[in-house]
Amino acid sequence: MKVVIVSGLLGVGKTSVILKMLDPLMADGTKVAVIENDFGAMGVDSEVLEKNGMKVRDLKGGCICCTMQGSLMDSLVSLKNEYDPGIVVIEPTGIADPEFIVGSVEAFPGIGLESTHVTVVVDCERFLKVQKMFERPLKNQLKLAEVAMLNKIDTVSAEDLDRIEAAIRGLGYDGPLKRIRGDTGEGIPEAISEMSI
Ligand SMILES: Nc1nc2c(ncn2[C@@H]2O[C@H](COP(=O)(O)OP(=O)(O)OP(=O)(O)O)[C@@H](O)[C@H]2O)c(=O)[nH]1
Ligand SMILES: [Mg+2]
Repeated sequence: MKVVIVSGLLGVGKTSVILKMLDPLMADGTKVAVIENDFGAMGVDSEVLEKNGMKVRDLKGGCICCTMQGSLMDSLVSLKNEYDPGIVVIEPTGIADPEFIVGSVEAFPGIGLESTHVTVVVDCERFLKVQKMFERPLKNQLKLAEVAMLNKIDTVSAEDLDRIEAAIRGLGYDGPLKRIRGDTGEGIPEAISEMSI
């Protein structure tokens, strides 16, 4: 089993991106499942994903990078036993630190883990306004990312896109930056191919 963590602050477009990642990830017949972690009681994201035919586990009421690590492991084991996916995509909460998720998944022997991968989704519409306030979670999310996806590129000018890229470099990220749209899927296959999944 490979684990792909799609990190990113609240509302950046993680679920939209995951929906558009599924076809390319499943293209060679790989079975893909999704684990959703949200604080909200609504479970909207998992409903959307399930409507699209996905196998989804919804973990609510805490963060899988800290208080709910055990629930994450339980979900991975039950997915392995019941569905045996080749890839599990995890959507953490907006403030989660992917390093803790990677650490706990890699330390857990029960799931036949092959590899872990992290990507980070950035919301171009809001990035320049919120980067200072969310500098720490942003840096944490960028630290392990194999690719940074600049999402919602339809909402900003070309100049702002260049500014955003420069700001992300300023946070110390030197990996690939891909411009994408979560609503249409533009650029997402190219972004995935930057990851060694
Ligand atoms: N304009 C535009 N809107 C987008 C794009 N991608 C996603 N959105 C919208 O952004 C909003 C948030 O998208 P979600 O996919 O729910 O974001 P999320 O990161 O999963 O949100 P949380 O799970 O609540 O943190 C939705 O209204 C999407 O339709 C895009 O490329 N362009
Ligand atoms: Mg979501």
